[in-house]
Amino acid sequence: MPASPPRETLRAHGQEQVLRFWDELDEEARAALVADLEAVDFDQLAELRGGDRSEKVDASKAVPPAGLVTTPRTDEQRDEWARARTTGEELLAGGKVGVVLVAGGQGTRLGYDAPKGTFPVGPLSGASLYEVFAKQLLARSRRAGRSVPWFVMTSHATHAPTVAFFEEHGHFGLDPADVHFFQQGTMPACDAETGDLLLAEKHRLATSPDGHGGVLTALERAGLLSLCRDRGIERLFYHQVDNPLCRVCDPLFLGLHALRDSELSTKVVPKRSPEEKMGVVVDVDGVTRIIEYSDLPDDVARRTNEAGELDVRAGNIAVHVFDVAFVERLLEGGGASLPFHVANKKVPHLGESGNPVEPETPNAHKYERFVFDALPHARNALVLEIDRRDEFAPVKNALGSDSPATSLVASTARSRDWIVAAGASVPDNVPIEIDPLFALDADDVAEKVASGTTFDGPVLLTE
Ligand code: UD2
Repeated sequence: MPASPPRETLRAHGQEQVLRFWDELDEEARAALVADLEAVDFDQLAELRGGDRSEKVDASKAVPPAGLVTTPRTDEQRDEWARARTTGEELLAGGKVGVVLVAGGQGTRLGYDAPKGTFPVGPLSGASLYEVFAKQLLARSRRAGRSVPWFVMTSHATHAPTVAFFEEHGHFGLDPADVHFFQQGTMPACDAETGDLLLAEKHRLATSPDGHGGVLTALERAGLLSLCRDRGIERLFYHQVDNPLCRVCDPLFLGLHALRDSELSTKVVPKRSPEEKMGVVVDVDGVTRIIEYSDLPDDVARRTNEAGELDVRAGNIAVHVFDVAFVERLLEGGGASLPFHVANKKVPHLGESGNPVEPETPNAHKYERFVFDALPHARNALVLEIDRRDEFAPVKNALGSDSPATSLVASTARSRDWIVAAGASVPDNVPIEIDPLFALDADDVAEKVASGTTFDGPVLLTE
């Protein structure tokens, strides 16, 4: 049957202009355009045209989160951390944990064409971000005595090259049956002034990924929440693709999350400066939430406490633990509980007569959900402050801060810390790399590298 566009809906929403090339399209192209249009929720879009639907909170009332947990200072706290580590390891050994990696972003700022997960970050091996995470999972699985399922979220742009990369690398030693790729949804881009849907081609809408907040609905759509339910997976360790120092499946974090009966936990580091581009975890009117850096007024970002520290400084490194039951509860309302944020972006598209337009200034609205908007809905939100030097050095920008260069330096510095803590020595200014299959933390290095060992050049510790 020939494809037929939803003309009534388009008319009702003033979007008939998307059919302006219809007569020129062949059957296949028409079918593609109809499929794109069928994926659009026009009522939702109409609502979004009314403006940003993200909840506006009074950021001037932001205070440090009440649930902030910092390095233990008392015996009681140290005892809790020890119990948490054991609990986390038990959760892993009991098959109660899955890992969610969000890797749908396009890495525009890095100026890298392939999926960011394929970017090399190993100081000596050149191992990719994906490899660094995969090997951590493999190491954790070996210790747990069972595999930990890995849910890798891709987008339209990153899916095929990501799957191909894993295949080329033999899934980095993981059982392919334990690696589940799933694609996030998309949202159409609209002209910022008129609200018109933009065309990328005569038969394709201009669309973009729906933000990492799309992960919740995407997990459900891909049947992965059912998989969790069937296999008794109760917690999801969530992280972003850009941070090679991320401690995947950190037993301490999993354990504290469980012991404190939290539904959604977040790792934070103290922000370095008011300008640092990190969202902050705060309490506003007693509710814990994350305010994105772009939404934090300058005067609030700069406020200091009596000790002279930034008042609002719990920087979100985007490492979370979600209870599966919490995700299911959020989705009961159709996933609509996470609002869309509107961003003004430059979106190339076809002009009135089919001429390609490459805008020099932002011309369009893109719509994204942020996963951390789930936080105010969570019971007992736990916020764990960790040491940046040990766990956070993202690759985001081509140059300057959070770039491949700064991440490499941080990675070597952490490896050096671990080796020095073991009582060994290593010359200054040499690259150092510790394969996750050799050691996952300083304690592992101390077990394997004898105190008094002297390394005299670049160090690559592997299995
Ligand atoms: C994110 C946080 C910021 C800060 C920082 C820490 C947001 C909106 N901001 O900033 O508060 O804490 O991280 O590192 O999250 N992604 C998808 N699909 C999408 C969009 C993004 O999978 O549609 C993934 C992307 O691949 C990456 C992660 O989400 O792994 C972060 O995305 P980003 O680069 O847009 O966020 P960023 O670095 O501005």
